[in-house]
Amino acid sequence: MLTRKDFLKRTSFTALGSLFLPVIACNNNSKEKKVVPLAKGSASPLVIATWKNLKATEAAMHVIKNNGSALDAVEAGAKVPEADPEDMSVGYGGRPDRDGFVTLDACIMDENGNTGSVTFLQHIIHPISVARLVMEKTPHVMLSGDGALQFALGNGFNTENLLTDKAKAEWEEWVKENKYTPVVNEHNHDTIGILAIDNKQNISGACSTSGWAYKMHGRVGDSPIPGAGMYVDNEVGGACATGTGELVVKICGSFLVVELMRKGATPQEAVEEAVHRIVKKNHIKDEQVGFLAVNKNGEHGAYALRENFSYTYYTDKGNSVFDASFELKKV
Ligand code: SD4
Repeated sequence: MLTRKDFLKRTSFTALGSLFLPVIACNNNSKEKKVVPLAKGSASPLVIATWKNLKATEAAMHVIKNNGSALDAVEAGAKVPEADPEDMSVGYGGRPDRDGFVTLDACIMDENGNTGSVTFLQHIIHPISVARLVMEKTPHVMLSGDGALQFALGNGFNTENLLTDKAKAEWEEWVKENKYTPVVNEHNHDTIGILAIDNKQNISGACSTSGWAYKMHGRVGDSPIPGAGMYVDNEVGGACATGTGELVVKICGSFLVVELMRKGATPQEAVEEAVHRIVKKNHIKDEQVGFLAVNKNGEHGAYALRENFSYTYYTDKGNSVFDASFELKKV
């Protein structure tokens, strides 16, 4: 167990001195100088994504290998499961809400701290690209529901039927069983959160989902909320989340992970602390929550409330799926 004392010890500035570039922040009293450790940014290009998203990381790395930006890379990556009917947690083929509507959430964030998001968007196969346009073409961060749809249609997107026969048949069975109440769905775990570091060592992130299967109509989860489902600070690193969004939103999960790294935590320490905080503050039953994090040095962390959390990691050593550690330490 990482005690507070251990944590402080590990993050002592002298210990970090050789790894981090110190920035001196002065307040009015010049005697009180605070050293803020910033990672050097010596990472090789990499892409990391939640779950078994090999094709998504492949698409993202393809962009980076062609000297594209991390922002282009994460958008390209997120578009893969969005278009894949077999991924029943994202985009086309996503499981509907309890009334039978496929409603999508997505957000994207670049290395300059710009971010865009869509929530409760229907009929558009690539919500991540609409989120990017919100970021680039509007003075806003988030568009929702009909307004987001209107904006998408005005920018050349077409409407499509996103409810596949398979998802519809499953939902009809669920309705027949009279479970007209959102339940934690153990199969509902393919939401994509994706982070990339490009050749210029810039970090960007994206997150896209159809959300909690059979949720109440209008429910929005963590995935489209910058700071909850995903967050990037190019000076520090990035983080993303998957699982029961309500638990993630309540602790501003991805922001928390990045801020812990800013204070000196390794990515692994930061994701573990975020999960432990969720455990401490909630009565956990069957829920799953998993976090991924990378820092500017290209180190990564992955951790979840319980087993069966996998992630895909593409570096110069190749593209592979890993199981995240889940042994919950006593908190
Ligand atoms: C949500 N976090 O809407 C999403 C669901 C998810 O893997 O991640 N599923 O709460």
